[in-house]
Amino acid sequence: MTRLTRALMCGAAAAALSAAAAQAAEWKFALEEAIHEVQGVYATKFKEHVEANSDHTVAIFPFGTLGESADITELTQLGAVQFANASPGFMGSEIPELNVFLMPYVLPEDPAVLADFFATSPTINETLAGKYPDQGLELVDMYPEGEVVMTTKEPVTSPADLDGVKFRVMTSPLLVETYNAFGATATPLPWGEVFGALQLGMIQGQENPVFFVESTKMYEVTDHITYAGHNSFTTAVIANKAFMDGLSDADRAVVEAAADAAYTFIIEYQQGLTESAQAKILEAKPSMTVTVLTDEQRAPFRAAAEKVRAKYIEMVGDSGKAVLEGFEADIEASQERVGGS
Ligand code: 6CS
Repeated sequence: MTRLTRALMCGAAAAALSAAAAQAAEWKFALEEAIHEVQGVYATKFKEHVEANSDHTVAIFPFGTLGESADITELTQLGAVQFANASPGFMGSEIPELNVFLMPYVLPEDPAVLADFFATSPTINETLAGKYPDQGLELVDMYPEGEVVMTTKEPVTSPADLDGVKFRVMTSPLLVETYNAFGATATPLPWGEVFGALQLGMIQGQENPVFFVESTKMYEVTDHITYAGHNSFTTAVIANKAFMDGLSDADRAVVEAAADAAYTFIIEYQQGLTESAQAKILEAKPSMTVTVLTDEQRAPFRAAAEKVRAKYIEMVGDSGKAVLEGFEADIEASQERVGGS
């Protein structure tokens, strides 16, 4: 090889390297939760996959570093961050159809059925995904974060026990309808205000998955946990639409594969999480009571859920009705496929 050929080859290699370097980007991913909570575990897996399969890096911004859920959704719409979690409990204020996730006694309780439903449902992955572009967003993924439980200052076994209880819910309107129908006074608040409001006695209850009750120490400011089996927490990963539209086919494939890998991981990660989190709560606070409502005790909550269903259709209209029917058909298909309840 002549000196000239070597020099030319070095130049070409340097040009190729600098082109790759110019394309390598840092993608920002903002969370509604801390890094060691479920959304953080998902985002860490997503980051690992992106970084192992491309020149790009992912910087994760846990809850609190960029603001509340509404703030990180706005930052994603603006393109200041590329990815964020935007749970339907908040995003239902922007996309009314998403309130379907907040309807009590609609999502299946069996985690295997639930996991199949999120992965395969055309209503989620086509119909509801189709609502995000109008918001300047693209839906990347949706996944469950565990059965929600009520944590309250007084025991709850019936809607009568919620009478006069100011019960914090996320800000989507159907959650307000749900807890009002359950007999409480629903009080929508962003997450950052919940611990203080319970501590000061401004509210007397809230709902969340057990892992979150443990990690955020909700058990320090409430005394009773109630399982009513009424819902599972759903979150969504969103991306800035213009950013996604501008990706090369190869980079889009990296994002999609990273989301698939993180989805599989987060479903497995959650096996036994509710039980281990509950054990930690009881270890930290043995006086905390845990009540799993019987079918008979759940009956009045189920009856109240019928009113919420009517409210959803009234609020969202024909497209809401179509989403709800599609949802139920997709759940049935998952139940048949997985063979669960
Ligand atoms: O209740 C909330 O607002 C929060 N709950 C969970 C499980 N994740 C994020 C959300 O902000």
